[in-house]
Amino acid sequence: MGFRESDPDICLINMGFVANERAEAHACAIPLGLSQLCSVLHKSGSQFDTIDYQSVSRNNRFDINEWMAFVRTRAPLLGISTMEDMLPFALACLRNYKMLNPEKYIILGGPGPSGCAPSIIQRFPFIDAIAIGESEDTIQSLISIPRSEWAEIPGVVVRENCYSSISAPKIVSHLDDLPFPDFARFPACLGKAPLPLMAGRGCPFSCSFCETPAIWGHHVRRMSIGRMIEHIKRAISSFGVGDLFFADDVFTLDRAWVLELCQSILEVKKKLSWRCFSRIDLVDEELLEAMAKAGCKSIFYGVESGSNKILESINKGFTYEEARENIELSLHFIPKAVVSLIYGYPFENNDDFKKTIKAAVELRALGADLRLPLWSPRPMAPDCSRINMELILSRSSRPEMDPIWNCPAIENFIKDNPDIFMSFYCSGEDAIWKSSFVRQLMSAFQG
Ligand code: B12
Ligand code: SF4
Repeated sequence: MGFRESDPDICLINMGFVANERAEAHACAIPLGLSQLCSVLHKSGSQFDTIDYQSVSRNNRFDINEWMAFVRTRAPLLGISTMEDMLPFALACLRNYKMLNPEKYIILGGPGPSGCAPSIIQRFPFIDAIAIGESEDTIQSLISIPRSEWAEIPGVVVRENCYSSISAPKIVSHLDDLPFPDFARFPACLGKAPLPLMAGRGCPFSCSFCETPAIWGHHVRRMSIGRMIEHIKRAISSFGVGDLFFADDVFTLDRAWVLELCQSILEVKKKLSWRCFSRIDLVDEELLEAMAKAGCKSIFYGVESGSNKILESINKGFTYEEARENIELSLHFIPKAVVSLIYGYPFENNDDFKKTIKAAVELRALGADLRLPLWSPRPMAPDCSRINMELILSRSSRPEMDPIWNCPAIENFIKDNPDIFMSFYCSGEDAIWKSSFVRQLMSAFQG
């Protein structure tokens, strides 16, 4: 098949779908990573298509035929963005796609494939390349450099280099250089979900279950206040949004920066509303008050356990009692506090689990919104190397993923490749009864 001069260089596909804890209800997320890549490609004059899998009908979001019918492009390269949850479905679809379109090059990117890229490349010949981690620079190289030289691109895994050491991707040193993300390329959720902006990349902490430092580094790069305000103004003028989502992992890391931003937001727009992720030990009364005044409507805290023994073991750096106190303080100022408590750690005993359940009930009574995810191994998280794990398939622990088990092609991928699809596994039999208990607790909370 030949390509006309006007054909796009690449088609970028968002595999993301977002389900909330009640599997039947769907949320929507505007893909910041792909929107950012689009703006970079646009700036460099590349031609590209985009496809958002979130815009298909939702009868069965794991329908391979539906996906195949949806993906239509003349671009010679397909760039698929996925997190770990959609990775098995993405691979099942791409295997069929490559059979019918052997001339296309298939590139995976995003946090899903980043931690296990060599294994994916070795085992799945229909995947041509994987871009690890931060990819603003990588994507431009993939388009401009001939396929035979992709092994030379930093951060790219291809069959030629998957048995040798792979170089880290070239990162964006100054975030102020990033163009405003091209959100209009993914309109499915525009207006339905808060618009994501990210001021900083990296996290200095080392929570043992988390992959963020491995993906973005411990050193934090941050946009200047001036540039962030430009992005906020652009968001408002382009999309009329008054609802933003600061997607930084720890938005309140630099207290002075946040206070200054809040002041600047008030000068730009009095009625902005936004949400962010924070840490319980990085907020205080003055900061929370300033954030609330500047429009913060919801703050997310990873408290991770009700047991101080577990909090110490995962290197969290605070106690449950400190967390509870600051959640109460937050709810004084900010309408919504979302709190996540992980259960089912391999080093969690029944007493620790009971403490987490007690914490959930207690925090709920304070007015917090709860998330209770089951611990699962993640290839890039410190837990993965420190624990000798007995992996057990955890079918029932992620209600939002229930439909995945109706598709034998996807289930077989997961069963045959536990090292790639780790997050569908849990730490042992105990985790199974715990997850059924937590499911009942969550429906009691919701109902
Ligand atoms: C905001 C956020 C969310 C939001 C919005 C998600 C969305 N769909 O956009 C919400 C709250 C909905 C969410 C949900 C989930 N999230 Co989340 N989320 C984040 C967070 C904090 C920021 C994401 C972001 O916008 N990053 C900024 C952009 C610029 O980065 P990016 O998207 O990764 O894209 C860059 C690269 O990955 C790469 N890239 C991306 N796609 C592609 C494609 C190609 C072809 C190429 C070449 C490159 C490339 O280039 C981009 C620019 O550098 C990250 C942590 C983090 N710091 O990244 C966690 C994170 C991505 N989430 C994570 C997880 C586990 C989830 C859930 C599975 C949790 C759950 N159990 O429900 C769900 C999955 C939802 C889904 N399928 O979309 C994990 C991912 C783990 C993994 N290995 O996949 C992370 C890393 C958190 C963590 N510390 O563990 N999440
Ligand atoms: S859980 Fe949050 S604070 Fe801990 S390492 Fe991950 S991003 Fe950083």
